[in-house]
Amino acid sequence: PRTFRWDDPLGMDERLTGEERMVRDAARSYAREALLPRVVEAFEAGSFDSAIMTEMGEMGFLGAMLPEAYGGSEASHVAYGLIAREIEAVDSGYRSAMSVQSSLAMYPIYAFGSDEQKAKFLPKMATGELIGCFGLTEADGGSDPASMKTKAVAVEGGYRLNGSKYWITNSPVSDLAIVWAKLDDTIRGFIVERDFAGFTASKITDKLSLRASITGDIGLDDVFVPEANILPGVKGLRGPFSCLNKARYGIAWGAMGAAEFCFQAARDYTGERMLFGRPLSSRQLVQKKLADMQTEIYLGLEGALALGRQLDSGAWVPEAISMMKRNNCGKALAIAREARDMHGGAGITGEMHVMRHVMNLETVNTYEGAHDVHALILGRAITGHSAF
Ligand code: TGC
Ligand code: FAD
Repeated sequence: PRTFRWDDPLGMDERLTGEERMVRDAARSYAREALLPRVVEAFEAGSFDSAIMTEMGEMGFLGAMLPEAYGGSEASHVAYGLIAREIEAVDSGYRSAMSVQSSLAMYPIYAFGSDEQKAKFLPKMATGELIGCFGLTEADGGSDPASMKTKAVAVEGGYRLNGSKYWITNSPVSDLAIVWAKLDDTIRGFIVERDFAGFTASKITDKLSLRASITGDIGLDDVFVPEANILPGVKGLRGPFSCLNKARYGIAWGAMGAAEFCFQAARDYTGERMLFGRPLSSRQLVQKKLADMQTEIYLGLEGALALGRQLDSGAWVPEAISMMKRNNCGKALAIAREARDMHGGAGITGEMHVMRHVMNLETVNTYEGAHDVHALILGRAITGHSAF
């Protein structure tokens, strides 16, 4: 039998392709060498360095699954997930920036945009030269996007948009926003460019989570959007939900990356911490906690891998995405909290990173469909009754 590896107990590494391992290793080096050294200060200052977008572009992490003609590399869903895992091991906010650009801004243009829109925006978004955001949520209730109030009205040559969006990752630094609005009561997607008159985006400053990621609102005051900027290929909530399928899947991997970091930190810390004359890790209580963490992380990653293989083969269902997003975010949050406890007082410092992961994962458990909302999606599929 092969040797047991505490950081790969089920031997996932062997089941990745050579290309997937290469992408994973590149993402790991970039995350550890370029992101980790700057995250503590960025989190404390509450600042997002936009240069990260061009760096990720250079690494090929933006829109990686898209065809080469649009700046992608036709990476598999599994490779995309592996990138998310490595980036989020450093900070959920950096993974947010990457997944919003790839899954929520580039993907809708690719899947539902015209050839002109794809040619105009995607290659520059793949390099990070253009930053995009995704405006679905409104202040009055994010879990129920069907109730959105933002409206589009057809006018000569295009549309007039009025309304506002709230909690929008990257909006203050975005060059374009994918805005979902009701046109004659049907939800449609619009590419709203930063310089369109009446478009505003300001930063939300009172955040105790995802502080290294920039979040803002979007104001739309009679914004004229030309006909060329409506996404022609989709009508209804299927549009934004198709993008969310991709992003939620990536989060299932990413959250486990954050959990893995916390598990490894707890293992290292308790290995070195001498109490009552012995390392803390020699105690039964501590070992049980580490075993529970390890079990949940590597089962969660197996689930994410199985789902990625299904997405790659085309045989997948959205409910499985809800299951893995919900499970992995909820478990990651619990693991990060446990790791924080095992570090004692040191666990609350920036230097140890675990408290930052706890604070970030509170958001990750809520956005892209809150934990309980995904339970209701599964509940509806199990029972046939909608309990929203
Ligand atoms: P429902 O009746 O269930 O569906 C309406 C229409 O949408 C279709 N649909 C889907 N299509 C593709 N994939 C999916 N996963 C889909 N789910 C639903 C469905 O077939 C139907 O189509 P049609 O043609 O029949 O009209 O809609 P509902 O209004 O009952 O929705 C219920 C609910 C709660 C499931 C849904 O609204 C929901 O998922 N709420 C959560 C909202 C959410 O996830 N927001 C995320 C905002 S973006 C974000 O958080 C980004 S953070 C990013 C970062 O920083 O990383
Ligand atoms: P609510 O919908 O008000 O939910 C509050 C609570 O009620 C939750 O616990 C929820 O589980 C529960 N709940 C809701 N409905 C039910 C029900 N029927 N039965 C029982 N319980 C229920 N959105 C975007 O569009 N784009 C972005 O880029 C984006 N980035 C974000 C970044 C950050 C940092 C944050 C915090 C949010 C972001 N969001 C974004 C918004 C995010 O998707 C929403 O916060 C999320 O969907 C939840 O909506 P809400 O905050 O309005 O909570």
